[in-house]
Amino acid sequence: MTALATPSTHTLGNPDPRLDAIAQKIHAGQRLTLDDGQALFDTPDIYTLCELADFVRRRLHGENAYYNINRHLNYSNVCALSCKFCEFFRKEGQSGAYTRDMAYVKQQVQDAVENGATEMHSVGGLHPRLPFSYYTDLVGTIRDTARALGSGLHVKAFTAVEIVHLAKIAKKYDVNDRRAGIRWVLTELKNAGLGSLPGGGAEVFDDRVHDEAYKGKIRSDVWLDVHYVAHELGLNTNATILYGHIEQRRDRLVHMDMLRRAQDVALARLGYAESATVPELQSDKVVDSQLSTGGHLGYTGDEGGTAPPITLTRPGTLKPLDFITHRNATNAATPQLNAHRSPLTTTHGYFQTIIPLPFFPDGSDLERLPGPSGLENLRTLAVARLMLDNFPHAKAFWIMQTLPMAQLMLQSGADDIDGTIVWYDITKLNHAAGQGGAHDNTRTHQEVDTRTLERAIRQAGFTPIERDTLYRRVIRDGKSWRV
Ligand code: V47
Repeated sequence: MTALATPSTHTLGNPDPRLDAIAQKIHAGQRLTLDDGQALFDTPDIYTLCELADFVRRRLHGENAYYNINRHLNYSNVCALSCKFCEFFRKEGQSGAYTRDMAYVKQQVQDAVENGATEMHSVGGLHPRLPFSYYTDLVGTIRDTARALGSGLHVKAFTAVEIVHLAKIAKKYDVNDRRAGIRWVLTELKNAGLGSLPGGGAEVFDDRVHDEAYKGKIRSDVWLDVHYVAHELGLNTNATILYGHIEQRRDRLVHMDMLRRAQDVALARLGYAESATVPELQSDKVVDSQLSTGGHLGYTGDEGGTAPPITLTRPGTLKPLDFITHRNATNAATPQLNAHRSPLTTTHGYFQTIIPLPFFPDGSDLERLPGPSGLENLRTLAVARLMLDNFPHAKAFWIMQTLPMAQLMLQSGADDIDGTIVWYDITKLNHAAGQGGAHDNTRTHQEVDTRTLERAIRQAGFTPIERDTLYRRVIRDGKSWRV
């Protein structure tokens, strides 16, 4: 069972002196150890924890807080797996099972474009019988329908779990060379119009938890492989962590450490160098062995590892997007970093944001569990912001956190609350049912308008910035938009 002890003492004005040394490291932009993370999780002094996360968040983003205009499109809820935490999946023929056809997809794209969306986020179950061509059609239909309407709608689609499933369907998956199959699938999808990968399917990178709650799903090494190949191909990706079920806080910390190691590798590939405060342009100095190991195999905790730690939280360090812009501006003849990348996409290939997802027990096989408390949600977000020093963004996904909670999170490490969403089938909260929201299995229409998102951000004391999927500022002119 999870150790989710709620601190019994009120600590406002009673700071925990054990956090002093950790605070010094954070101010200096140094990487925290797993034990530092444990101390942050276990302290009763949640105020200092949130303050430290807010310090880092402000160093990276100042007063800015991001949202986007997006739409979720779950193409099918039919799934070969039966993960215990999941209330979304249905078996083929079961009541409530659905698979969308391209006419439906086109309609969704038209509605999305009409409403000014810049992103379509599309994921689904592992359908046992859809052919590979369904998925390239899906991506192509989204891109082409939007293009015909004059929109550059970004297609963010398929978790790492789906990508591996597609490699198997296409008969390209070889366990002895799994990256080859993954690369084949991602290249096909990218050619069809895929722009980035969402962060789902990671759950918690721990084999015990995996075997108990989502056996049959890919393990951490394969999930990280998919993101490694996506980065290699120049696609940006996100990462999630699903917490508050049967994992321990330590498992969350290990998960975060594995992610930041994977990000070290991605940033090294982009040309970041460990020693420079403002990173130098050293793309030619990336050591091959760093890239080929992926940095996560043979996980050894804080000691060891294959790529040098690269933190973005030291004063003056450029965030990846600024770094790339700077690099491209100052080095017109940027060398081709990797043979698999096309010149058009050499600018990207890293993790953008960490998205902590609180477990919703209702309707799942783990319904007996209470789910995380509000304080645990704050803690996990704040710890994630502090541990993941090389992730530019931390997202409080409002639809799962609720808007009031997302506001607190903006003051505790988050810089992004996601978007207008419209339809969300994976967890069903009735936001009209009160401050916290209540579970409602029939509600999948969960839309907010941009005024509501902007107001929530302003009320939390920040400046709302509309971003696109790649965190570029969106500029609107009537019905059209550009970045
Ligand atoms: O992978 C499923 C989670 C994820 C439950 O990349 C549950 O921008 C809580 O990944 N309780 C899908 N969580 C959602 C996701 C996501 C969402 C928003 C933005 C982005 C992004 C990614 O939802 C799954 C799983 O971890 N999930 N069931 C549940 N009962």
